[in-house]
Amino acid sequence: MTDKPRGIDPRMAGFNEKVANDQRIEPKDWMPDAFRKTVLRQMSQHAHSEVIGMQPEGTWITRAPSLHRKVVLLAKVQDEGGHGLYLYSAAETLGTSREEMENALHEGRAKYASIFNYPALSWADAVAIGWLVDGAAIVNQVSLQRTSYGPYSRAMIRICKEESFHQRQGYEATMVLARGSKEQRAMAQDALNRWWWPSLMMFGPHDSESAHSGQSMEWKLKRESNDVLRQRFIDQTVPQAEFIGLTIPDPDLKWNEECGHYDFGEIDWDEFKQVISGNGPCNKQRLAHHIRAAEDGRWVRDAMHAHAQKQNKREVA
Ligand code: BYC
Repeated sequence: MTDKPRGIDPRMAGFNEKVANDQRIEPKDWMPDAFRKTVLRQMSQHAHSEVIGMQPEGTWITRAPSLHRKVVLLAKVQDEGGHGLYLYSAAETLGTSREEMENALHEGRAKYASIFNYPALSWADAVAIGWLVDGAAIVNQVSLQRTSYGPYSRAMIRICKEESFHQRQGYEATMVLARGSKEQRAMAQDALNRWWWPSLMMFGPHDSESAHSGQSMEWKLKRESNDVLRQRFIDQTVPQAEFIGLTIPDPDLKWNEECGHYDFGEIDWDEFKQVISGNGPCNKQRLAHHIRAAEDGRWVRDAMHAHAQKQNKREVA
């Protein structure tokens, strides 16, 4: 038993105790409003990222270089849609419907990962997304498997299993290009040049600039900081690039023997701010596509609701 400070709301004390004891907060447990709001913001942003993230790779499904690559990419993009669905369902346990979350996205009140506002210009980009973007995502998501909100943590465990296959397929396909013809090698290097820095931005601003990190770490919603996770991604990805003979586009990248990590150059935070404020290369296109797809599918959802209502009436009668 831990001592509960006098005067504190017993519900708050119970919540704090659970967090301190590494127990999960479950949907029916009492939680402070600020916690509910923060988890919902992060989970809905995460769900939107998974679904919007289908777009850059999705454009390459019809143009994959072989039937084998097409099947793998199709499965991978479908998985991302599935991740979005787990996450929307998990977020709905906080009392907000998927429709409300989608409206917030469409009205610019909710964000999605900055990385998906860059175009996939070549086949090498489509596979670099698997290698780098899923590679960055998994570093973050492995850590989130221990997040304090139960449904989020359980969704992460399942997602991480699939994400590791995504990263491997992207790395393997990049390796094939890097070991192929001169032109294929150049495509792989060009994709790395364009996707490297945006991948580092996925982890969010430096800890010193991160608005939510302090509180989220206290609640154990975030288990490791933006900078710690970014460094881990760099440390594991640089040797992968070296192994396949590609060069990381950072002249300041250097192994630091003393601290056992790579030192790296400054991220262009102005670019990051522009992208998350809606001014990246593809923001408008990505959102417009999502809104169009939601409108095109409205009749299916309406028909499903009408059918469900009819069934309910029959059961009641
Ligand atoms: N992009 O205080 P901070 C995938 C915002 S998809 C956009 O550090 P926090 C995949 C942040 O929202 C996987 N916005 O925030 C799918 C905040 O703005 P607001 C995606 C960003 O939440 C398809 C402000 O900057 N993964 O794997 O403590 C194909 C200050 O930041 C970003 C997730 O979503 C960004 N990168 O930490 C392939 C992971 N970074 O809300 C692959 C879940 C920051 O105050 N999310 N912002 O207006 C998280 O772990 C955390 O939310 C973050 C940010 C580390 C991203």
